[in-house]
Amino acid sequence: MRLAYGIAVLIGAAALGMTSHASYAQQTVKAILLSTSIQLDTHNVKPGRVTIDVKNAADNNMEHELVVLKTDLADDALPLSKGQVPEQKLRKVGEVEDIAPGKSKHMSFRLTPGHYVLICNKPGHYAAGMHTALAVTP
Ligand SMILES: [Cu+2]
Repeated sequence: MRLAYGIAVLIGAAALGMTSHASYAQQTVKAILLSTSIQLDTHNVKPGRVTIDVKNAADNNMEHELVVLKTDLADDALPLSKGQVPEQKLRKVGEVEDIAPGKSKHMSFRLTPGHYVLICNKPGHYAAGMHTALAVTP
């Protein structure tokens, strides 16, 4: 028990250390959801805490979402099953869910170096073109 507690404290301290370090490099990516694309103001960020500001500016009066996947696949080459990308088969970092038409939402993610794909996974929306890539490089 004592040993487990000690390890937990060490892990906790390491996590805190990462948090404070990452806060120095806080970054924001602006994402605009359109009915046939997702537009970002940058496709490159540094590792650490990244806030994604998502605006649903699509002209089809539908709810959209932004799912963040970590994958080496190109953003237009994800698997599809019945009109949706099987998120459980990919490494899902998180998602900004259910953004009403004309509305914005934001969420922060802790991103490690790698290639990410951002998609809207409402049925049919990925195939309609709602996807883009984001690179996280030190
Ligand atoms: Cu959508």
